[in-house]
Amino acid sequence: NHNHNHNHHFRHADSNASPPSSAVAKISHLKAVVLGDAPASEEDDVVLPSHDFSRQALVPSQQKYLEMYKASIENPAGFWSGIASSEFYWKQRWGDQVYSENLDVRRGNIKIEWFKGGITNVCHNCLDRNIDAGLADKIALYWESNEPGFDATLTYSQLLQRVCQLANYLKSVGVRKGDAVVVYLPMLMELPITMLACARIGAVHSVVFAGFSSESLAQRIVDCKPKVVITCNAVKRGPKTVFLKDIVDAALIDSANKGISVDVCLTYENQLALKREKTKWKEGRDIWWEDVVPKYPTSCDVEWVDAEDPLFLLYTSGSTGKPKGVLHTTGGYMVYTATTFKYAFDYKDSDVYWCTADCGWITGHSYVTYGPMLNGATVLLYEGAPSYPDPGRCWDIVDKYKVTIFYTAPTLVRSLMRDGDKYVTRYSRKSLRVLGSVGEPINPSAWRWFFNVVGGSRCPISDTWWQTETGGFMITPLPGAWPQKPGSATFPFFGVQPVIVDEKGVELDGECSGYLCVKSSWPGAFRTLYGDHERYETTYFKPFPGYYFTGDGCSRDKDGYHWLTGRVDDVINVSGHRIGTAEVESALVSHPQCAEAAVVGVEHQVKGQGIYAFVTPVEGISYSEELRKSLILTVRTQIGAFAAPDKIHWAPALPKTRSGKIMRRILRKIAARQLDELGDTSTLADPGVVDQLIKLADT
Ligand code: 6R9
Repeated sequence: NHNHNHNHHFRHADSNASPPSSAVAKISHLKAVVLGDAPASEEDDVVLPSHDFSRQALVPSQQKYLEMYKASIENPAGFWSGIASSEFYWKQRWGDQVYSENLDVRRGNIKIEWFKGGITNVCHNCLDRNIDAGLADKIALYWESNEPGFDATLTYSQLLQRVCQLANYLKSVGVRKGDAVVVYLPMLMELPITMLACARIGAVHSVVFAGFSSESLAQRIVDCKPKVVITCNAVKRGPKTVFLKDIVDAALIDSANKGISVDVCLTYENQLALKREKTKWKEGRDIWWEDVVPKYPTSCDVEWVDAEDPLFLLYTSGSTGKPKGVLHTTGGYMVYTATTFKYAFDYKDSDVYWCTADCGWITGHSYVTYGPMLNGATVLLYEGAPSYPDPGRCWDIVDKYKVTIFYTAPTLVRSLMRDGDKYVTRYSRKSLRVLGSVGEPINPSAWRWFFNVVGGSRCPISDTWWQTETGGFMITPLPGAWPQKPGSATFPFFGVQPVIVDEKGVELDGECSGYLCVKSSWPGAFRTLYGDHERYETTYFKPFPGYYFTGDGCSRDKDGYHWLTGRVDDVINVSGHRIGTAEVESALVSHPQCAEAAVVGVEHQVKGQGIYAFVTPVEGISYSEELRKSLILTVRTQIGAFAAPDKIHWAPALPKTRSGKIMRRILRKIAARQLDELGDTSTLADPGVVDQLIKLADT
């Protein structure tokens, strides 16, 4: 099993090994099952695409993939400019250079530019261009409420009108090109509408996942200083009502105290969740969306921007406490998200596409809003909780809208798998054609369940590996082209050169395992961390000079398939949500009774990784159930419910080196109860601490 506990065997690359060679899969010796023939069993190493699927696929064979991949690597400028000019509208073409880059810190500042000098607009390409091409009356958005029975639709031309009204409103309150707009909305149609309206006028949206706490929201507001904050009064998630406006109110007080005051808080009245009379209100600052936006004209001129002008900021977790503002620009991101969407899901005009991710994460940016809309796709938005009112809801929705492409996270797959097949099989699901997975490695047993039970052994699974920073898919199967191995993200997308390096930064070839880096840029790459280019260089480009360092471990098997093995830094993936251990630690130590905290990730049956916190109370305070609860509450209120520790382990002291460094390696082993693998503890200042922690493990 390549997915877990693989041995690290390093082999060095010959210096002249050409990138496409490692992409050639030699699969003849493997035991295979053909898609649609029979269920994939434990013994099958690979699942081959059926002839029927391949025949209709955009990339119908490995040979075709290799041809295109080779072209993209040998001539990136030609490959990407061909796509950019034939599939998008540019007011003005880019200059002489399609791209310019420096990814090597030894040669000066890191710089990535694509299509510089090209003038375009992403909103125009999503809406106006598709409408001009005849999609005016095609459904752009289906919206399904948390409550079964409530839904809505917008065609491409209706969506454009809504976007223009909001764009005009934003202009009327002074939002100009380059201004930041913070968005704190749940999965309502108003969320993609807001993103597109910002893009239309050149404003930079920063969507904050509406599960973040007021403090996290305030931190982001203080960092990017928005002209306007857009939210709604409340939302239903499963049986619960979440009062989002209250959270925004608290965040705006908090940020005002830190010197950043926001003049306008545009609030959508989400009537299914809460009536406006019951919403707390600050006159002068707060404005009901429904009172103003519909009064504005339904057309709005596009603000033409440079390909390298910013499109959005999205904050993500790193290995230190302060979230990083990942900045994506216009042209490269547009070309890259659209192209990856099209190929990785084998997109057809007749598809109905559903991605369960929230627009508050990168997946929702690239593969709910931009990638699909640029392709003129019909996108389903689901407001609610996936298992509400019961674990069959997803398949109910699939049947109701005849969803053909279903893209989700392994954590949801595992939790639905636990609930049992009967919730799946009572629905037809025959519309499904392609499945997708993202957010963390998908374990082979969950892969097989997703493939066999959900997809009826008919649908290829695109296990897409990528990151907030990469903008779009980096390593992913192309359905129809690739024989699949359950649990492997397979091969690089066009134009992407993944390399696996050892701890010294030496590139490895053949069967190997190490740190995943990327050589050369791709159009969707992030360009900087907002306001902190130095941190951008230090975090991503200094660890292995000459490469972009992903923070992930990866192995490559003898057939050239890639197996992602999880983060190698202090970032954990909880239910596919990315969170830094340092962020959770700083929330814990802000508790007046917490002296010290160390947080590690631990394997979790459903969430992939769970959050495991070692906590030392301050002198004189003894650990209690009450303290445990209040520590968890502190994390929930400071970061958000998704970051709440699954386990608090009382630690009278933490294992530290003589220089005072916490030895997380030991804490990870204790958390995983791998007590015979603690390794050398002799360098600890006080080795007795370890025994003490083990004794307290199950209290
Ligand atoms: C898109 C997204 C990025 C981290 C990444 C990796 C993990 C994402 C994965 C995967 C294995 C996959 N990750 N997709 N690991 N297989 N298909 O999730 O972005 O929130 O920035 O997280 O997620 O560890 O480094 P983001």
